[in-house]
Amino acid sequence: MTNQQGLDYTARPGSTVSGHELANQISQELRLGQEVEPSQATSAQVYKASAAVVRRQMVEAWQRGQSQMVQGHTRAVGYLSAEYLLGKQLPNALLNTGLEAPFQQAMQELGFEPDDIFAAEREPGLGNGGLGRLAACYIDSLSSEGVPAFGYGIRYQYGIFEQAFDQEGRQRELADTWLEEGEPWGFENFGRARRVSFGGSVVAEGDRRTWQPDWAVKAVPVDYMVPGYASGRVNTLRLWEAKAYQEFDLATFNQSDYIGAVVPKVKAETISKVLYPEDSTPQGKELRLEQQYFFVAASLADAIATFYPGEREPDLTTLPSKICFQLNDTHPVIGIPELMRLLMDEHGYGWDEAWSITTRVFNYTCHTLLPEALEEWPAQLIAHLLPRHWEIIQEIDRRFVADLQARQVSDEQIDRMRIVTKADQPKVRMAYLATVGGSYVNGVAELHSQLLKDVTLKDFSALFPEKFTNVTNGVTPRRFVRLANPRLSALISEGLGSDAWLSDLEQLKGLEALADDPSFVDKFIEVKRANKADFVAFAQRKYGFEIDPDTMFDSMIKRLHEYKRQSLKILAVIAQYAAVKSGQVDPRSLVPRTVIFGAKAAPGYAMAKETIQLINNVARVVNNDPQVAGALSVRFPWNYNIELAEHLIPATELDEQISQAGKEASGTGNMKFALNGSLTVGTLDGANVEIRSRVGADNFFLFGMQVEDVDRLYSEGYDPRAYYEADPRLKAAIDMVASGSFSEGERSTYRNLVEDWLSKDYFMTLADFSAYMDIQSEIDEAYRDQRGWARKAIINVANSGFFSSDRAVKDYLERIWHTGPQE
Ligand code: B1H
Repeated sequence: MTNQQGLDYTARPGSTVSGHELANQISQELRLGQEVEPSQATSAQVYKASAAVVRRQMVEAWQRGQSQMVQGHTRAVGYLSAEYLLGKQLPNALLNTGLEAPFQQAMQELGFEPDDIFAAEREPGLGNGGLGRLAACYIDSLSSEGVPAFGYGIRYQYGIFEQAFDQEGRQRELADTWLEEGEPWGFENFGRARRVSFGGSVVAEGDRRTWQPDWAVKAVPVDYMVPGYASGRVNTLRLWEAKAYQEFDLATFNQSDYIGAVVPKVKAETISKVLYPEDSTPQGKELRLEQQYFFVAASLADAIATFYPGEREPDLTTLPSKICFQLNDTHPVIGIPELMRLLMDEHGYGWDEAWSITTRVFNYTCHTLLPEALEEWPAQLIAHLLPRHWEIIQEIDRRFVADLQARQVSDEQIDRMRIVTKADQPKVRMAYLATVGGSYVNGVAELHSQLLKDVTLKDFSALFPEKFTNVTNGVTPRRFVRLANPRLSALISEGLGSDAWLSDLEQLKGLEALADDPSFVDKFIEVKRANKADFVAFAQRKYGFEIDPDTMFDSMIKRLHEYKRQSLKILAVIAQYAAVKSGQVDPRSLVPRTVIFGAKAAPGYAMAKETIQLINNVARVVNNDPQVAGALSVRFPWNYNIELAEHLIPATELDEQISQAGKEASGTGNMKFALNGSLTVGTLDGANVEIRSRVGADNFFLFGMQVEDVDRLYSEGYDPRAYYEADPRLKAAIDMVASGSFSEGERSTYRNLVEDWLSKDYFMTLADFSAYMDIQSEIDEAYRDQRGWARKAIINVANSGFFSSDRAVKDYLERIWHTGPQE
């Protein structure tokens, strides 16, 4: 049996193993690997044994894929990303390798509940949010499409912090100790370790310049298998771990300086110690630049060693036919001068040849529109840490400026476009370096790519229009529909007559006709009802929440950031509450809602943390007020992560995508919700625009200002206080916050927030408030017609097939990578 790419379905690794055989292998692994009798084993032990067995099932396909890649003629893809937000591995590996049913049988035979086994896995949270999850979706789709590919990144010892809330509702951050009991998926591949150097100086030897670094660390790859869904292909996710060459200094130790003896080890290991918890705003810290260079340098050297094995003088002019590298945002952009250095200093190529190779292998994806989020490194820092790279960057800049001059570009425009800014303390603009040093630049949704061309990278797109393209983001339907929502998946397969939609998501279109089939609508309603009941049980178990399943589940889950406007949502909740308290609204007239938030704030982001505190305290007050009981409740499960997303998204009925127009590059939660049958209330921002145009205006709750309105209001001079004065609902809500209703009478608790709303409100929350309140009544009315709502939700599912990461990866293959499945 073959699919469209001519790949062999029956080549699913492991698909020939029976449940009984799998049970035997797991028992064997428990006995020999962990020295425990299966009947005595804990869930954690069974999990570990299962992972080892499943991993072994994939080895053959993995090795086959590797050698086909090295010997074949298909250009591979190297995805360079500082983040991979993977989520749990076991259920995904079982699904993709066709071992789901055998595993169920095996667990039955051994007397374990699969869900208990899955629960024992700690999710690797090696990413902050959308950008890291996107990388995880793309490596899944690359394998599923049969494309030879590597994911390259960092194996942080501590991933995204674990979030807790204190008594006052404030966020507390705890270390994510995901590795404390080991982890069964990664294979430490010591044989492929690389030396990565830092510091020192550059010396001239004849006409050659060589870098003499003064310290180095050992980069050890930890390899994760990435099995494609039903493709038979298993790619590699290679995450680098930093180790010291000198683990321990015996001479120092012998002088009784026991701490001093391990200083080099600590310094080296710090590089891969912890993920920076920023999101959409970079941290200009030296350690972060060390992390970036560390993983990129190791990855480029690794790729060359992979494709030119054992060759002392490889012909690297063929590199662009072997592999291309995708720069996931600016974080890996130091790879451009690094490849130039490798080619010139280590392999003897001249500038022009090296530049020709480099610009053909790199491409850059930009994920932001916030100017403050574009990374700029102080030249001084680069010069200090990577002196040779600093020289190369200056030379790239010098040649680029000369090229602009030759094109008669004005001096003023040249200054705007320089890679190295002209200032006393110059900076290196990494987005510009990526644009100049690669072939293509893409944004992550139509609107975003357009704004990149019109605003952020305008000068570049005017001069080099052929470089600019769009690839709208996508999400993997395996994890986010099939695994997260098995009930809906079964219904879809029943409706479409097969499960082929899982590797060809546009087939969901076939459900559209069923939106008018009363029995299908009934089943769809039943699926949502059952998913809500599951979430209620999960939230009770995990958080101790008592959620009424007969309320509308209204969710807003994403990083906490001012531009995303969690403030708008909480102000609307407060306004509704205030209206009930003042007797203006009869709570029985409202559609009962459970408003659910999930959000982490960057630890140093004061305004975001104050918003978290406010949401928690609004929840405390509202949930304990009998006057609104049954009509309104607010829940804020802490530590939002992939697991929580997988439980909440299938149960959600209304999802909130309410960022200020022109600020959210794409969003991917919006896609996951639409695919799981929620309706969106949203602005015309990011991928919302494309979702709405696909599902139809009738099936999307649009509100608020558009990009042009925002621009106009800024230029006219925005006065948030005028909006506060004009809408009594808004005034009541803000007054309630300011007067201490959510801080036990203390008026200073939310002072920063209140002051910001009334005087700055950079993201125009107040200006969009009235429109947002007004659409709530429309939403309530639509929800009262449960069958009508379900119909709209089905139409959302049916028209969201475009948002598969398989489609996104195919767009990259066609528009940017110019390659395809392994031949
Ligand atoms: C996105 C980031 C990001 N954009 C800096 N930018 C980071 C920037 O650690 N840092 O310094 C981390 C993350 N993340 C998100 O990418 C966008 O905000 C979303 O709109 C988009 O959907 C997602 C994937 O493209």
